[in-house]
Amino acid sequence: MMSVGEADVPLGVKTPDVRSTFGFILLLLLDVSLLAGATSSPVVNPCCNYPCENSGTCMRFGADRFECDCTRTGFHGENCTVPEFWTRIHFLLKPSPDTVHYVLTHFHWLWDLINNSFLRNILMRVVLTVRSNFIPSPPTFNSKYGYLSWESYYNLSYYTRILPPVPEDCPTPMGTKGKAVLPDPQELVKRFLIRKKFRPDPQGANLMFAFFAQHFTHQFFKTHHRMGPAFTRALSHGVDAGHIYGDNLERQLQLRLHQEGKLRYQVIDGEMFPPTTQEVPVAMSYPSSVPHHQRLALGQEVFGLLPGLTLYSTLWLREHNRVCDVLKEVHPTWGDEQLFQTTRLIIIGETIRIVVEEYVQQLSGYLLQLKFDPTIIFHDQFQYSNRISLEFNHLYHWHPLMPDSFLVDGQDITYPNFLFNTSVLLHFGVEKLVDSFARQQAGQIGGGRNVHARLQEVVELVIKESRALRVQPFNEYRKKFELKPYASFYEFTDDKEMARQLEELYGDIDALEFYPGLLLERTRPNAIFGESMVEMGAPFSLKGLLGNPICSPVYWKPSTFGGMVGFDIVNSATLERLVCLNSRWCPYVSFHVPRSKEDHRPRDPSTEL
Ligand code: ACD
Repeated sequence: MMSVGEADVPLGVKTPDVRSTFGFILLLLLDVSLLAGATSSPVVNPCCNYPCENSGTCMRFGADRFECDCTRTGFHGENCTVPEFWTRIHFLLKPSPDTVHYVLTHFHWLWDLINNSFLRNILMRVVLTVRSNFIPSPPTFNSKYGYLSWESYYNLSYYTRILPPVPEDCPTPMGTKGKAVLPDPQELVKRFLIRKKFRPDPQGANLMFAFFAQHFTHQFFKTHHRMGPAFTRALSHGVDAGHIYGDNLERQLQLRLHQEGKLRYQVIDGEMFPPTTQEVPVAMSYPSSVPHHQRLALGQEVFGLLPGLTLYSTLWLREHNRVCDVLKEVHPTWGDEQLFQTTRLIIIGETIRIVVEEYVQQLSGYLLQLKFDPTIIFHDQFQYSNRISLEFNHLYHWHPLMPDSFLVDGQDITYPNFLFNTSVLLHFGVEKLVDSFARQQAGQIGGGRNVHARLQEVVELVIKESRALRVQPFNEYRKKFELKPYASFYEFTDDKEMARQLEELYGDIDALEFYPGLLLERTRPNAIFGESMVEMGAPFSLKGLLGNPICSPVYWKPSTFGGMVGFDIVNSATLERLVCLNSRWCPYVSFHVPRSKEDHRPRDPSTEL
């Protein structure tokens, strides 16, 4: 060991020319302190270890001490690990998520009985309340505040966070586990996420499902790229149909006809389509190569990107204007404003019903028939509010759904010919597009290696953003949603070579990142994704859907929707009605590819609803 006098002088510290007594003592003190710094290990923020289990809150005291606040977690002890009596009973009786999923997806005879009895409502109530209880309400953290603060509660411009960011002063990017440097995002994506061969979703989701997912979620996932990835433009934080009406009043007013509550449109060959940006000059993202007369003006700025999105925008535009006519008929005294506002609530209601009863139904693969009936939870404690979280946004990057190319009316359309090509919709029309998209399989989301190479950069961006915003490790989220953390990469995936490579890159399963964890986890047998996507996604979804004000006891009544006529529209909404009440003939329409002989039969213009 170096003696004090021999210590190297670090850069920036000037050696005194004359070693006066004072200077000598100063030097001595300086050298000793430098030496001390060089040999003792720096103090690590104890919260970097995530020492508080079971949703306990880690609070740092001084430099190296922490306390866990276990209030109302059902646990106590230094690390919130000692269960209280009722918690013990709860965990003793609680079946594993895999068991519940197995039962929900098997035993047709049992579900035939349950679906036709009062048990359907009881189980639906359990699903809604158990799932929603995972979501803190009111919301807690955001990407700036890892502790409760008025600012993070009040500032709606942020996505909220379910878990606080990894503290800034931790020894590794994921806390204390793993390597000092995370794997290169490009390498991660190329090695584990990019598709070699298209793998269809074994549950049979089709492109109507894939485009619906993208269209629907882009009303509440609208990252404010100018402000940064922590921020959103969608300030209602839920299902507000902002993708149809715009996310601000100015855009809404531009998109409206200001007559009979309707939205502006253009008529082509006797059919209603969204207007062009020449007619309605709202800001849209189109490359300069798209001719002005083909730039459609839509609620959401980016929906010109894919014909599947313009298709849904067209369907909802027609539905909005159709509902206005229905309301006008029974309310001849109503003006434009009331017709518009009431129709918007009906559109929100229709959306939520289609999402719960068809979209989530398809995604879950459950034999329990899901039901949208807000009254089911009227006697339970439930907060009618929602805040979109960054984790939900990242979780929902379901790019593997996209196919290798798009088969429309017998033509194989490649990505370059599909992207930003609004003429696809105008050329084929709503009916043929729906029929084609409903017959084409979407990709399996989980299991890895199923993202089309064109989407590589988008996937890389999720990983980069999550690092910039210090998203906690996958295993911490597993714990938060009451799942057992994985003990190794070999437990996490059945693909041994992938496990070996992930271990080499991350060094520790506790350092595996959130998004790669969700996409690479082993899928459940014959399922679209793995356990974590369902167990984490379902709480965000159901809380967001049922937390909508229209589902509250105050709003959920006929008069909110213009009387029984509007309430009936909400209560009878289906994907098929959305399409077939707004098209010339009724194509094959569903969120899954044809299953029966009848479904396989080609539809033609004479098909009636
Ligand atoms: C359950 C129901 C089944 C859930 C199955 C999968 C859930 C996985 C991901 C999210 C699914 C759907 C998202 C739908 C709607 C989002 C609404 C957000 C509103 C703000 O087992 O509980």
